Amino acid sequence: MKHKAGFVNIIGNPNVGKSTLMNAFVGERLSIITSKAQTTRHRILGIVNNENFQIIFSDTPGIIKPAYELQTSMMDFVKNAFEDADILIYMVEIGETSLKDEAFFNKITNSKIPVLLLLNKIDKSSQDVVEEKIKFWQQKVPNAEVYVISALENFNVANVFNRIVELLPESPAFYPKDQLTDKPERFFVNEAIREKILLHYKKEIPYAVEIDTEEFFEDENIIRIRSIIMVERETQKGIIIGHKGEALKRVGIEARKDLEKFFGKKIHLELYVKVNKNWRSDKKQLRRFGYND
Ligand SMILES: Nc1nc2c(ncn2[C@@H]2O[C@H](COP(=O)(O)OP(=O)(O)OP(=O)(O)O)[C@@H](O)[C@H]2O)c(=O)[nH]1
Ligand SMILES: [Mg+2]
Repeated sequence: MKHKAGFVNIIGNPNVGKSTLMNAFVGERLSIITSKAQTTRHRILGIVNNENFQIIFSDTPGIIKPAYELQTSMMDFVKNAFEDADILIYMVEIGETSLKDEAFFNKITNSKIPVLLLLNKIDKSSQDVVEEKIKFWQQKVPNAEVYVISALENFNVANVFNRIVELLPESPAFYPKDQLTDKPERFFVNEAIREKILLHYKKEIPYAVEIDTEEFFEDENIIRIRSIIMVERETQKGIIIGHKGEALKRVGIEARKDLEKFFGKKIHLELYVKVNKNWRSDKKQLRRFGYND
């Protein structure tokens, strides 16, 4: 058997379950998952290797109309994902009827490469509705193969995986066979902290936050980490810290637990909060935080 390899890029509206699916494919919690839109801000690779193939999955930010520079960078990640894909996964969820950007939608319907349209969250729906939705999407995206799945309950994910292996082009591997992702350790620290902020703070707060891990020092028995939580305004700093520091403490404890699981080692995590005015709209700063390709 000839060796196969390729990029399988997952795109779709915010919150449809793209990250849940990538984690299910890879079998690791690489991408953070929350019920809030715009949880994912980067393009994150999850690589599945065996002797005969290498599948490079890309999780991407949900498609939106950008309102500030950070969101423009997020949509640049999506654009890039269109460009190097060997197979496109267009993920939709039960209940939605259109993509939030028509130009991206046209790229999908005019795609020369295979498109798998995955109708996700069918665990929340009835068989009648699912059958009707399959027809709807098949008509709307005639060039796609439609599959129904539940990324959360791992329903039909293995079948889609097998189809991907069939469709993969013949190619040597792009990455070393023991590599799982393209992101460094600090990235996963930042994301674990940001996930807790998405979970515990309301409204604009999570969207005004960026994490910068200044120190990641691995000892034999422990990893010592110091991270800065950046916010855009002084008032947001107070909210993040909370009464007697309780809110920030909770973020630290929960993130530490996740990171201990992720790295398989004891973690010491120190968190600081800093105001960094308008970082979301500042191209230079965004570049420093990894929002470029
Ligand atoms: N019921 C149900 N919920 C799901 C399923 N897949 C994902 N979810 C939930 O949907 C929410 C969003 O999941 P994510 O994987 O973060 O979605 P995403 O598309 O990556 O979202 P963004 O990164 O914000 O674009 C989370 O609360 C998931 O638990 C599913 O198959 N069934
Ligand atoms: Mg996501």
